[in-house]
Amino acid sequence: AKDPVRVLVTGAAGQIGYALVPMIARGIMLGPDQPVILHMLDIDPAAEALKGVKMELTDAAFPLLKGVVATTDVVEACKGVNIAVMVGGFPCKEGMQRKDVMPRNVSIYKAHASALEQHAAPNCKVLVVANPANTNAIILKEFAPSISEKNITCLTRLDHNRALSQISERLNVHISAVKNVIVWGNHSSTQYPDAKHATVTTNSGEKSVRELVADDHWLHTEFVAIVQQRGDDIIKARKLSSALSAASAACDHIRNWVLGTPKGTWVSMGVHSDGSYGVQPGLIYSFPVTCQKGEWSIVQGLKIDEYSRAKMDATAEELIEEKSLAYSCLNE
Ligand code: NAX
Repeated sequence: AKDPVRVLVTGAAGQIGYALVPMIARGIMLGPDQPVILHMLDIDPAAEALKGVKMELTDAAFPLLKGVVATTDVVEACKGVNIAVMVGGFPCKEGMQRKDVMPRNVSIYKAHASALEQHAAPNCKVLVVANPANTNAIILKEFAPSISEKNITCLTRLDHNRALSQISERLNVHISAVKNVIVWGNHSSTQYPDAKHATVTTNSGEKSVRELVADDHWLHTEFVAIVQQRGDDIIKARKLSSALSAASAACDHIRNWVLGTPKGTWVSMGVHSDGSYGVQPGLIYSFPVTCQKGEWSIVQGLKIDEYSRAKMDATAEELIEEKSLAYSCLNE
């Protein structure tokens, strides 16, 4: 039998955490033959709720779950973890702007970075979910210099999956037939969902989504807007933000990263920019990536038209601003 993998979930008593931990314990993240030990971190006000989650995990009698660490101590939480899913953060409440929560999240991600750097297992893979996800990941990278930049990523897979689902509805094909959409840039309303390179698998082979839709105007306007605003629509409907789809996307992200992407398929991940597609090096920017042997690489050579170029630049601009805002919080 395989040795258990230690998976940390921060903010585990929150709503994404509640949806995510049972998925991990069921093998959705790392596969049905991979035992796991769950490390769950939250803060003092949520300590009782966290205990409750631990009790439920025990009661669910998951065969793959070999242990649970539930704690409010960051060091204990990070000890020996192979995978860290960072969901904990200071929420953006109604009437607040992203920049209002920046100082709080900068200090949280600075502390979590140091704990991971000192106590995580070597080669620990990190996924930042909490918003502002891309910028929290930059702060984490800054304060955990010994963790390779290849190992620090942020979640844009939910946006990617939303884009797949919109194409599937529009073309009336099953979601599993659609692939290779791209979410470029920031996990925010400036993200650019791009279906110009996407394909649909049909009985007569692969067809281009762009040809099947035959309406660039729709791809440029409604499609982009629906994907960008989907999170808000869910809040309106549920009075709570996306949780089960976010948890599922986090599992997809880690599963593809660790176990690989299928041949001919790419996915979107927020990763360290090496300057590909003219994106400022050092930003954490969502790119199309393929994964093999536990490493992602940015898909190269896609043709970028003028429309896409402008959208990709605009979201990069926003990330540059967020980054400088985050660094200015550090100096306060
Ligand atoms: P909740 O407020 O339900 O849960 C957050 C949890 O984090 C709470 O239990 C809180 O006590 C805990 N927490 C706060 N500070 C902490 C700290 N310093 N250490 C450890 N835990 C801490 O939010 P939820 O709906 O679960 O969302 C979590 C985060 O995901 C938010 O930042 C949210 O904006 C972000 N999202 C990101 C998405 C993405 O695609 N990247 C999509 C979904 C979601 O909106």
